[in-house]
Amino acid sequence: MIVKHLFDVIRTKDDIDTLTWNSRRLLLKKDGMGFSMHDTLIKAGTETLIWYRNHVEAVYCIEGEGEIEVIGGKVYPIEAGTLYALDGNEKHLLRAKSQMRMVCVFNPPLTGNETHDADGVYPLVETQETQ
Ligand code: 9YT
Repeated sequence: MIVKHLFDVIRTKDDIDTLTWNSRRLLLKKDGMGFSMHDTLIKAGTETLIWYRNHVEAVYCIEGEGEIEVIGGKVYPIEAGTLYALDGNEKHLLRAKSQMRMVCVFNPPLTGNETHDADGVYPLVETQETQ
């Protein structure tokens, strides 16, 4: 059985901070659950282009407001209580109006270093808008 707290992850190697998001990786492949689970902050005023080519991801917003635009498709508002599930490897733009806190689940699980070696996770462009 695995029991941990967010505070056990913050400021460790499983706490990945980028210009537009900060992913606190609570469960990873090494934990053997068959999925990974992250507590992720999407920074206020940012837009991130993301394409997970080899993973499905479910994202549940628990704080904040923003939107997701599927490239070539619709724009959906996001608020606390909104879930979106990328079951078709959709390339998308994620925009945070205010800081959004998201619970993210990936299958197959992330190993933890994808942000650096692009092994299956493709945040193709990251930009920070002025606030
Ligand atoms: C919601 C989302 O896709 N954010 C990008 C970071 C990613 N979910 C992660 O590694 O936690």
